[in-house]
Amino acid sequence: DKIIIDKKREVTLKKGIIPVSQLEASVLFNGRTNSMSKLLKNSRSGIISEHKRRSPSKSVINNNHTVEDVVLGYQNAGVCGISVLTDGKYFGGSLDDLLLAKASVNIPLLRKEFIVDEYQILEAKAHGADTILLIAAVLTREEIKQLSIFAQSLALEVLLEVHNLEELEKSIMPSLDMIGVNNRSLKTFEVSLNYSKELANQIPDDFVKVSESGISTVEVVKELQQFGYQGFLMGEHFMKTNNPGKEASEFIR
Ligand code: IGP
Repeated sequence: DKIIIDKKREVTLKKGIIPVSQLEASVLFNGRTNSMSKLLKNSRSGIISEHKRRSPSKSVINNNHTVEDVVLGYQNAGVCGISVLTDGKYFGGSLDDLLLAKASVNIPLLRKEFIVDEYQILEAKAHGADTILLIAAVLTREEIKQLSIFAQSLALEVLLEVHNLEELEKSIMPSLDMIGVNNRSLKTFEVSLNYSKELANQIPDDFVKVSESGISTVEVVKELQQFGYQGFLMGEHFMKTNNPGKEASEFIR
């Protein structure tokens, strides 16, 4: 809760750091969709692996690998896409991380950020993202609509994150590509796979279902696949090892 409120303020302050002309130029030169949702649909494993140095709940997760090494390892493992945390304050990430990831791999990249403004979506595009995250807990239906349509207009896909039925019902609209159920509460940081299991059949089939957070075994992935999930967003389990790519490859069939 606190994270988000802080975030809204920061965004207003940071606006304008990149000249809009530069943003528009990079958008013009890359109008094609590198589709994470398509790869997930056609994959048996469906892993989206995350670059995450630290988190509010875990402080240090990984301090000794470069972002280039991590994302290359993930790509070589055969994951469907990579999530790159760009939040500095809570996760130790940056937009530079996203740019470096873009320079290192060609699989779809997700900008993992608390997005509340169109400007951040332009930033995402300009730094190489293919997909953006929108978090239902901090956005109204109108905001989700406006932001997701804007993302679509830039050939970006949208992963909408929910935590309960109310957020899901509020958010369903055609401008979303994937719906992710976060197993970790943003308020208490508590993790339960029951969130994914309980919401699974409430998510319409038009969207790729993604289960996010707290996943650490192949057995859990297989179990969630039985509930209709095609995407599995995993960070900590990979990042805490001394070879994140190798650990990710254990999840690829
Ligand atoms: C990854 P984990 O437990 O595998 O490291 O979780 C990802 O789901 C998590 O980082 C996340 C997140 C978020 C981070 C999901 N939604 C929103 C920041 C903001």
